[in-house]
Amino acid sequence: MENKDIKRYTVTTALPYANGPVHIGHLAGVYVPADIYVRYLRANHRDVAFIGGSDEHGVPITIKARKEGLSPQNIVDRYHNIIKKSFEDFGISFDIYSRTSSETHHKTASEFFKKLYDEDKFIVKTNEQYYDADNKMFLADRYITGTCPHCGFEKAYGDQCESCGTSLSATDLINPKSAVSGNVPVMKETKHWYLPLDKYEPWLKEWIIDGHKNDWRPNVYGQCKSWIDSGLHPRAVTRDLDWGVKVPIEDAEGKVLYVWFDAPIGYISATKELTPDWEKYWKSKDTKLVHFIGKDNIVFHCIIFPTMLKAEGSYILPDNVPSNEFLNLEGDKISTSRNWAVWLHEYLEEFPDKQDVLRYVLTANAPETKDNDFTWKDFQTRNNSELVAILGNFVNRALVLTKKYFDGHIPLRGELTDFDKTTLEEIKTFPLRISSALETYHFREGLRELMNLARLGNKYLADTEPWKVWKTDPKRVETILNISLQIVANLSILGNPFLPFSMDKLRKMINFDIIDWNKSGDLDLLEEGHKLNKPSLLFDQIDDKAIENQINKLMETKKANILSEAKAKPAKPNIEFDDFAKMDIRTGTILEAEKVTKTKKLLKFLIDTGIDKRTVVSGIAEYYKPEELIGKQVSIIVNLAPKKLRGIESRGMILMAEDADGKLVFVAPVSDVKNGSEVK
Ligand code: B3M
Ligand code: ZN
Repeated sequence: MENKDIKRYTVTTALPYANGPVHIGHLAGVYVPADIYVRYLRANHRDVAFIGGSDEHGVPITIKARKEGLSPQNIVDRYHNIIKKSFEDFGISFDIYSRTSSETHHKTASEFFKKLYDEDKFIVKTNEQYYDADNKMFLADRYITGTCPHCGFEKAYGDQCESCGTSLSATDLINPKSAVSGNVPVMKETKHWYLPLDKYEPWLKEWIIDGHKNDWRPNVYGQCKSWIDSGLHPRAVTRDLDWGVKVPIEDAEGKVLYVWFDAPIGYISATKELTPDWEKYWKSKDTKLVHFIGKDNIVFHCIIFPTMLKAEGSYILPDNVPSNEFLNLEGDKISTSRNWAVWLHEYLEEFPDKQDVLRYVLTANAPETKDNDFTWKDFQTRNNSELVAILGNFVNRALVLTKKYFDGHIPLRGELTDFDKTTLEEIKTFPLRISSALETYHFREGLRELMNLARLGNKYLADTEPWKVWKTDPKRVETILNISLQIVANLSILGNPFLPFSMDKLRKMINFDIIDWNKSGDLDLLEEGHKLNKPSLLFDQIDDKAIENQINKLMETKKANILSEAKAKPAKPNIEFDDFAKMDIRTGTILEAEKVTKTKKLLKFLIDTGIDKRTVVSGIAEYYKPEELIGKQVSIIVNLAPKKLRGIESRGMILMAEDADGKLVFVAPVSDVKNGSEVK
């Protein structure tokens, strides 16, 4: 359908699982681009329903609850509230942010299933699944652990081995155990309802492969095509679990809807909660439905959910499903379980007035076509040399000069030079440049164009030099600043979808309250004589200290991860007792310690071994300061053949344990003993 025939928009964002807070990966992939898009649509007077909510069902939530000894409801309440508040504080302008534990949702999802069931759209299959007899429950794949058949790792899960990465079925595991009780599970028959995707294959081919080849992003289209090409199979849409939307038919005791069946229906339920007029957003052909999602959600939104909607029959289908690739953090994959993330709620605590800086960095560096990396250094650079030095600087110069020369009143635009004329012509091109980017989901490009307008402003001021001209030709300065201020006003409209907090501040400074996109490109937004308010800086520098703090925080996480994930090396082959007895290990005390000059690692010690006082050289200078070690008791091998290190004869070796991160720690008596005591 042509855009002009579109009467309204339903824009949804993936519902984050309520088993953890939201991080920058989620923001860059889904919420920031969606919010830019929606703010842009609203500025164009389009009717939009912007829908979000928490995904509160699924096995990971029940597992987390079990681990913490809480109910699943406790867990989802906790994270739903954190997530909802952080989105609000970050300016994600949802019309509604709901949750799938809501009553409306249970009713909506349940009716949806019932309708498909009544119309015979499912097939039923019975198969055998692992069952924990003590706890009287069927075990989801995640609830079974055992030995990986590929690598021998003993704590592999029923769906995946986290050691070798292979994806598994629970029945592949050797020595399977129930993660709930530790018992050996038994096989038991269970019945489930399946959505026969295979039957919809011809339709999916036509709709996606033929129909969306050119307007869906290549990554999205490619994933769908390879799924369809490899053949579709019926998919179970029910599970044996006690947390979720109950399967609303007889003969389904103890069963709930599969989380990926109910969650996307959550978009519909939330719209129902938003407005009694919800049907027009879901059932009207002149509504454009757009799902913003992460790349791991593509098949669910492009194949499974559309098949559900098609089977139901009364709903529209998504027009587009913009999905980003992944954002990494400082070179590593973002991971909730390894705490390798920048969490939104923590960012907002640490940078309470810098929402726009993060929005800017995540858009400028958005993983639209390939995975990208977020680094704190880049965050700082983009703030300091782009937001501050380009956008902030231009606005500030225009406003400060106007205040200085004209007491903050918009001066008259007089006679125009050729340069003025081309500049004015160029300003007029920006609204279309930015909207064409946004209409086609190219958010990076849209932002680049916005910054180009600020660059144009900077160049205009640099070339016209009003601060010099003032002395000789103040009339000319009136024109220069008038034109500069029209650029500022245009920036405030065009920048609003991207940087809503700063543009709000800017509009206050210029005493202007229009965000209407149709007004952009106008060259008389600020009329002659219009009074500006007091200017202040739009963006502040971010100093090295703030960035170091963030990097240190990540370093701590990395260290903790290395320690907790490190595996001990396997044991060396056995030796006889006599071999061991040949070593003479004694306790001794460090009398003197100093760095060996011109080396990084070596310390030279004088040690009282009880037998004698001797010199020992040891490679631990990276971890200890010599003066801290004086008086310390150590264990030392005293009969090791002497060895020359940097010209110093070292007689013996101090025993050290090597930590997972390579740090060496003394192996010493835990309470004082006489020097020369034998260690055996
Ligand atoms: N909760 C998965 C995710 O957060 C899932 C999305 C549901 S969208 C209907 O990645
Ligand atoms: Zn494995």
